[in-house]
Amino acid sequence: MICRRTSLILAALLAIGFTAASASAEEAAAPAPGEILLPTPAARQLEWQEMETIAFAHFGVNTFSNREWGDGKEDPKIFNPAEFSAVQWAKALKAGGVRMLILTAKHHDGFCLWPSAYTDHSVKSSTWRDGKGDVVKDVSAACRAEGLKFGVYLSPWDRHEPKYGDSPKYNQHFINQLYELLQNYGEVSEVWFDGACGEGPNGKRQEYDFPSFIAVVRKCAPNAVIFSDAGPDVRWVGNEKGYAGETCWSTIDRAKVKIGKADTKYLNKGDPDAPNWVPAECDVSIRPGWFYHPDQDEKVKPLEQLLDIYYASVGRNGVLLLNIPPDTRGLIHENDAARLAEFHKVIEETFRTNLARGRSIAATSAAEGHPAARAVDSSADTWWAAANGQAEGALTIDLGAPVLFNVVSVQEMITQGQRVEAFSVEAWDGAGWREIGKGTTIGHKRLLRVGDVKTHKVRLVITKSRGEPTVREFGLYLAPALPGK
Ligand code: FUL
Repeated sequence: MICRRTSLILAALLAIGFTAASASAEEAAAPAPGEILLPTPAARQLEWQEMETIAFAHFGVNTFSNREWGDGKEDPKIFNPAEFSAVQWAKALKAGGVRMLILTAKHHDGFCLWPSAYTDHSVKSSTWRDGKGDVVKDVSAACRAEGLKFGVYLSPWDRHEPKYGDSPKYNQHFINQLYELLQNYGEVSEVWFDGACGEGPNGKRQEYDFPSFIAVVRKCAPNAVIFSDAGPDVRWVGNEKGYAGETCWSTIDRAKVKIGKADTKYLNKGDPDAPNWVPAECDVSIRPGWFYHPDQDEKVKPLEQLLDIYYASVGRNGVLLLNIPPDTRGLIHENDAARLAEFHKVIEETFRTNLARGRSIAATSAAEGHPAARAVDSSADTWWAAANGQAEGALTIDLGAPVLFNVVSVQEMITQGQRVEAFSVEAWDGAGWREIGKGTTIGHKRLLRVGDVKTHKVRLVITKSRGEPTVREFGLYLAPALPGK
């Protein structure tokens, strides 16, 4: 096992006169077999990462005022989605391959989609269902019925609430609302804290008490992941385009990230030397705006663009958070639903069959219990690992006969930490190995679009790794040609 602690101890031993040849010193410094010293994910983070594609629904008074940011002075009566159907949302999202929906229970305008006991600025003052409706209740129930997880966006910035800016009082108000959301609507699997922090109506600046907010979530929903620029569980990817960095580490130093004023490049790339496992969530809207605007009905992102986003988010060790904003009827618009279904169909067709599965495979070395075949078996719980002390290695797959593919997928076993720093993929062209793709980080999943390749032998070469490399799954896939291409 190569690890940072071992090398630090060795360096210290050398500095005080031991030599590397001193076997007993080296043995004493080595961690127990299988010991993992890199940061590793918690169970809730692993579950979140496996979801791969999740959705946002921005919905509220802005849907009716046709704005992106309300100022908090909206008349709650404008909220009236006459045909509201959470079941229609959940079914459209499920058909789109989405695994969780995060609802804007409260956006910056302060209007609450549930009848909060702490304000009248909510559905209870709206015309919708004579003030008796509860969007959070209906959406959480519809998600559960369709087998989707449910999450809440509760904006700390509140442009309506008079207590905002009066820090301790508003923090208590926010905590009260968090309790309402976490205690009354069944399981909540993600809590989304936006970093925006404007001035309060009284001109005072609000200091958010994030440690207390986090403690409340941990207490009420211990399995929920908490999102903010700085995590603690999931971080912002640093842009709203859905793109993770070409290099994307799941680790950052949370102490270096200022919520609301984060260094976006740092978040996009992550930090291999950092102590905290906080993987990237890639948020983007299917339309230009986060909220529904009728003049954007024809501006739903084309299929090709959604696929590019998928390869740059899920395909670069992130989770894709795709916003599908319900319209003024209270429905997911036909154009959005159709595009989402089209997108899912292509992803499903592409990744249905791993052409490398079960094929003959050889490794340059293997740790005991982790032979090469584990990288192409049908189990998500097994993996190949290079032998102790090897920071590089290669896997060669013999496909038996020429096989056509255009996507390569590599996954590390992230329960062992994220290790790989550089790799390439090569195809045998009859006379020698030809590079068809390369990358830096892998993490949970790295997808490379390599163009059409037909070969009977493929090689994954890991040239740099922070410890023995692991491969949970190696995949070769054939993405279908897109309609009209
Ligand atoms: C931002 C907000 O200001 C936008 O309105 C939107 O909610 C986006 C997801 O986060 O920070």
